Amino acid sequence: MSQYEATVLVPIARRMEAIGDHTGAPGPTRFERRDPDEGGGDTTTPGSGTTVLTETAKPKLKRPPMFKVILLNDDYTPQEFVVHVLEIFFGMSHEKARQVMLTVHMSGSAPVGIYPRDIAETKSEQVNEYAQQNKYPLLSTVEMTD
Ligand code: TYC
Repeated sequence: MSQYEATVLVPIARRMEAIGDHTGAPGPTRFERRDPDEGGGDTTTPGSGTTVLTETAKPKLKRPPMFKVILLNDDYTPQEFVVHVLEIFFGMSHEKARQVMLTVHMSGSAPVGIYPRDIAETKSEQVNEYAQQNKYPLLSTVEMTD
């Protein structure tokens, strides 16, 4: 090891940290140092004086943004059909489904579930298709959470 280890290595490592890995991908961050007395030579061949440091980066995992499935009231879909939809697509107990159905009935709309975007959209489409197949105008929509 040369006498430059402390003075050369630390600034380069800091600069690499500042540049960062913005992909969000977990995995090791690779820091390389070329010996100051090496000139502009090869940095990868073993034995060339190159020091490769690896440091395990903290995985930067963000929680996915969440989306609400909103159920809309209408004047024609039977209450029991709405209760059934809430049970089968949103896993609610009969009592819970009845409460939520009444909230939608009274207020015009209400959130019935919160999921990552793809799941919210799929559930909403499934509910709308199921209602259509049964000749009811029941509709749901998807909204981003605040
Ligand atoms: N308003 C409907 C009725 O009285 C019941 C209903 C409730 C419909 C909730 C849709 O999302 C809904 N038959």
